Amino acid sequence: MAWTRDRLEEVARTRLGGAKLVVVANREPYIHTCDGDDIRCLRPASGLTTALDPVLRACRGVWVAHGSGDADRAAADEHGRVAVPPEDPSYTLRRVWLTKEEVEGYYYGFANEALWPLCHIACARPRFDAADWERYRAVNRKFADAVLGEVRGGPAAVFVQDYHYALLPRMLKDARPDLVVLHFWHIPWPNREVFRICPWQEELLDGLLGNDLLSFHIQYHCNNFLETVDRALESRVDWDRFAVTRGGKTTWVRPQPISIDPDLVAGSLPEDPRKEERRLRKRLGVRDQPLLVGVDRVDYTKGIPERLRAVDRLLTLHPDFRRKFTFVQVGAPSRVHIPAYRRLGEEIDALVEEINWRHGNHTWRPIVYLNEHHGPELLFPLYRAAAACVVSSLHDGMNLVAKEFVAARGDHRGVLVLSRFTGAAQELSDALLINPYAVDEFAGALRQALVMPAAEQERRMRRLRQQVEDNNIYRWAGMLLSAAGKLVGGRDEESTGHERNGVRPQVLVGSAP
Ligand code: GDG
Repeated sequence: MAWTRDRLEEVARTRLGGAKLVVVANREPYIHTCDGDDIRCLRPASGLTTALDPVLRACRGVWVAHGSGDADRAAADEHGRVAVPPEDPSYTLRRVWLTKEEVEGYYYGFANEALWPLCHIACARPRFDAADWERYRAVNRKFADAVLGEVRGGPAAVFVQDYHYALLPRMLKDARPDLVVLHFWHIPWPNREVFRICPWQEELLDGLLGNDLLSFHIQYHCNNFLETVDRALESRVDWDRFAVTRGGKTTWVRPQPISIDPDLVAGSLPEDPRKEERRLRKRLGVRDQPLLVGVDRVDYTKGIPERLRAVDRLLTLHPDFRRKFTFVQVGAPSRVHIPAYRRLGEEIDALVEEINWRHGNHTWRPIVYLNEHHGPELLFPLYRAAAACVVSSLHDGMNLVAKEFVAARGDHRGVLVLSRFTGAAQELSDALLINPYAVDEFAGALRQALVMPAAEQERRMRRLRQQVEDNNIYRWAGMLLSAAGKLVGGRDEESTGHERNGVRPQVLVGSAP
């Protein structure tokens, strides 16, 4: 049976056995901002919010997040609570207030200058700063207090998102052993040799072992995590069941690949595709050449300079391709307070300038670079108009752009050029898989994409689309919530040995929860 929003809502309503569902994520699903004298409520577009917002609506849960909008305080009560969505209040958004110093240390500092480069085996060296670590710990504590305040007096399942909260699960479990805690880690987990350089590795691992279920996109990241724990901590790693037992408490470690919202794609379909494309080309200032397209946050893990160098190499080796395509790169500015990100921005600007100068003329530029954030109203027309979408991450947990491109191609045309070092490459094997570090191979794949016969495009695209259709974001959330339900309700055979409200709770065994 296909996974739909309705099926996910059904799971949320029925499987949690009356336990309250609390989601913890750095980002809010609704942000209030000042607009002159008025307050506006915005919905930031992200796969995570589209999947989890209906779940929380269905079970009237709580979303705990950093209140970052300039009108967030004005819109919330004295406890930082606001009922959302504004047009049909169905669940609680609980905002946690952070000082500028806390955001600097916890978010920019430890999460994004230490954990992000540590987990992505790319080019940036992690920066381990003791003051950032202290702030990270303090902010995790602040979130733990907020969650504990929300779950007072009843059973609850807490669904933690990402690397901003590695310490939170243990804090929650110490205070409330009866809580079911699950955590999705959206980025890769590196091998144990890499992770051991972190001066606080033991505390991070112990924090994560507060979870009942810890989930990554792919099995490889699960294995890396288990090996890291095996090496660093006193614990029993069970390789047959992918679980860690420490102090009599078990954490299950499972892959669950994230995906995209099919409703978002369906909702963006144009009435007249040709008119849409004409409007897009006019906006971009490009004529009728085939478009190669890249969409990324400007992040050093995404391999944007490597992609530009591959375009350069293609045009150098095959000058006959000049004026035969345009490469459109959308680069949303990201984490610009961090020096490594500012340097990357400068490197990209310089490469675009240099390559356009080398190969272009006054009527044609090989690269059009849009260095700003764009929503689905530009991205989906771009995906639909593209001859190929190019994803060249040096390392990526999943990569949703690859899946969005495939979902957008109802015409079964277009080629996906995809880095082998993305989680998505495990599922999307009908893409042209590349090593972004191998510039000649990469340039060859761009050429192959530009000349691929329509029949081969269609054959590949049909299989890619089937994969993305079967494994959408509703399935991701549904599988994880079903697992939480089993942990709350004890429907499986094996017990953790933990007493929960006088009941011996059960957890999952064997196959993926
Ligand atoms: C992490 C992991 C993993 C909207 N406007 C723009 C834009 N968007 C949307 C895209 C897409 C999303 O942002 C970016 O998706 P990624 O998968 O590349 O995400 P990361 O931000 O690196 O997130 C990643 C993900 O978590 C989910 O678990 O897949 O591996 O690193 O939905 O449509 N993107 C860009 N410019 C815009 O203007 N670049």
